[in-house]
Amino acid sequence: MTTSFLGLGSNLGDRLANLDEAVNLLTAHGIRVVRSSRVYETEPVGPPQPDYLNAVVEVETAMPPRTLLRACLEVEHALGRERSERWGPRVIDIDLLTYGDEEIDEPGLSVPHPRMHERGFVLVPLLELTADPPLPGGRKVATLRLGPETLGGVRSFAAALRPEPAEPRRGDSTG
Ligand code: GSY
Repeated sequence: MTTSFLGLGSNLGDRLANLDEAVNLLTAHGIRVVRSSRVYETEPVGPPQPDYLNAVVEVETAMPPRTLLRACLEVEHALGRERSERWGPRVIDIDLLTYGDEEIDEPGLSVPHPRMHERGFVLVPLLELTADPPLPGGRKVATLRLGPETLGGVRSFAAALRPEPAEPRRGDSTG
């Protein structure tokens, strides 16, 4: 099993419901959502657009990284995400931030996510879940410049997301 952190974001429609539904759909894909950060309301990075709700979830999976990435894209698609403007508004965004301690840099798959250490909307929720996350280039949190230019515009909005329990699978103990 590999522990991975996923960044969730939404700035269209019922933003909190979109994050909740993303967690439920990840679970339905067989991805164990272990914990979630609180939900933060965050100023948009990119062109002018509505504020986002962001959270980070810790997941555990036996899926290889590309399969996990595909599952994230399928959940985005199921929630009605349309890939249009690159930095534009979206119903849901699911970023594969880390995959264990692995460093992967391949077309379409870069972990740790190459910009995660520059984004308050990722770092603030992520640091609730782990003090020492894998960061791109082997960086350490202690070396980051975490001033208002990075962390400003990130406000606590709601309690942690709560995954619905997964359906028991064949062979699982019924207690
Ligand atoms: O990269 C994820 C989508 N996104 C976000 C986001 O999730 N939060 C904030 N605050 N700004 C963003 N800009 C983009 S693109």
